Amino acid sequence: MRVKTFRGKNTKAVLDQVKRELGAGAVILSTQSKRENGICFCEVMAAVEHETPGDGAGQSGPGGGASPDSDTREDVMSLKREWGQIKEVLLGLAGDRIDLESLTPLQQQGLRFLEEDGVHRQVVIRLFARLSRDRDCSLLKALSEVVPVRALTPAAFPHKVQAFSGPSGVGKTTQLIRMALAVQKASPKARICLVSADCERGKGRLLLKHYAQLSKMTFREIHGPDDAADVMAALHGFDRVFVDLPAVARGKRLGNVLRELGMAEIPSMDVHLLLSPHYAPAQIDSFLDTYRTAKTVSLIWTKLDEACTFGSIVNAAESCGLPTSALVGGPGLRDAAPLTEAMTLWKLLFKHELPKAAQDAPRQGHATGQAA
Ligand SMILES: Nc1nc2c(ncn2[C@@H]2O[C@H](COP(=O)(O)OP(=O)(O)O)[C@@H](O)[C@H]2O)c(=O)[nH]1
Ligand SMILES: [Mg+2]
Repeated sequence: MRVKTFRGKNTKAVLDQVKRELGAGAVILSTQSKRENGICFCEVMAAVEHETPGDGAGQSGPGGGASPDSDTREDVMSLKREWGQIKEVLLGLAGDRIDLESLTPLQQQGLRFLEEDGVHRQVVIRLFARLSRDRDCSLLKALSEVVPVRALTPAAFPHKVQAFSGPSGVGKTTQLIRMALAVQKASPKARICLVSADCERGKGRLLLKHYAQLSKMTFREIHGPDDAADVMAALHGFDRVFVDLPAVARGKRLGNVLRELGMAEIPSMDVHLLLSPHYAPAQIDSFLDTYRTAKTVSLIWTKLDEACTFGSIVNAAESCGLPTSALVGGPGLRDAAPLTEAMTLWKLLFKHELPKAAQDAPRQGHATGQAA
C-alpha cells in the first residue's frame, strides 16, 4: 500500500491532485485545514493499494511537487503500528482456538518445531487451519502451498534478462557470476552479457568485468537511461543477460531506482530478490517492501551457513507469495543450489541441513544442460 500526503489551496484542488496521481481507486485517510506562516491550505492523506508507475513515495507541497517527507513516513509507521496491534488481537483470538491435539503427533511436532524456528504465529495458524480442514493433507503439502518452489534454472525463468536485487553484501554479484558460469557450462556457445548497474561500488563492478574477460562474456555498465537504452538496443545479440542491481538507499524503493536508471522498460526482465535468514524479521519485512517490484519473480536465500534459524524463509514466502528459487550455503562459486526439489528446503527447515553444494548434487538444474 502507498500512502501520500497532498497539500493545496482548497479541498477540491487537492482531491483533483489525488485522483490524478493515485487514480480513482485512492482511499482518503484524512482531510485537514492547516495554516503555516500565515498561509492557509488543505492537507489530505490518501492511500492506494498498488504503486502507480512514475509514483514516488512522498508528500506534495502546496506547489504540487512530490518529495519524500518525514511526516509521511511517520504516518505510514503509525498506520503499520496500528495494523500490527489489530493483527496481534486477531491472532490471539485465533490462537486461543488452536487445538494442536486434534492433529497427528507428527503434525503437532512439525508445527511446534516451525514456531520455535521463528515461523510467525499467523503462518502456523494458517497451516493448522489447512491441516484441520483436510485430514489427508500432510504438513509438507500444506507448507508447499505457503512456500512455493521454482528452481533457478533457465528453463524455469526463460526471460533473457535476469537481474539480481537485494541489500548490500547479501551476495548479488557472487550469485550473478555463479549463474552466468553455470549457463555457460551448460551451453558453451551461449552469448552471455554481464551488466553492472551497481556502478557506485567499484569492487562488484570490477569483479564482474574480471569474470566477463576471463570467461569471454560481454561486459556492460548502466549508469543511467542512455546506457540502459544501449543495452536494450543490443539485447538481440545475446542469449542471456545478467544484471547486477544496486542496493537501494534508505527511504527509496527499487521500482524508483529502476525508473531512474531507465531500466523499468527493459522487456522480458526477471528480477530476483536475495535475502538472508539472519536478518531480523522487521528488517526482512522492510526489505520486501523496498525491493519488491512488478518484475520481481523469486526469492534467493543466501548466507544459510551463517544463520541459526530458518523460519523467516517461510514468513517471507507467506507475506509476499513469491517462490523460493535457490539456496546459497557459502561464499564459494559452487555453494549455491537451485531448488530443483522442495525436499532440499524441507531438510533445511526441519533438520537445519544445508543444501549440498552444486557440484555434489546429482541432478541440479544448471548442470543438466538446459539451454540458455
Ligand atoms: N558466508 C557466506 N558468504 C557469502 C555468501 N554469498 C556471498 N557471500 C560473500 O559475501 C560477500 C558479499 O558478496 P557480494 O556478492 O559482493 O554481495 P553484494 O554486495 O550483494 O553484491 C562476499 O565476500 C561473498 O563471498 C554465502 O552464502 N555465505
Ligand atoms: Mg555487488
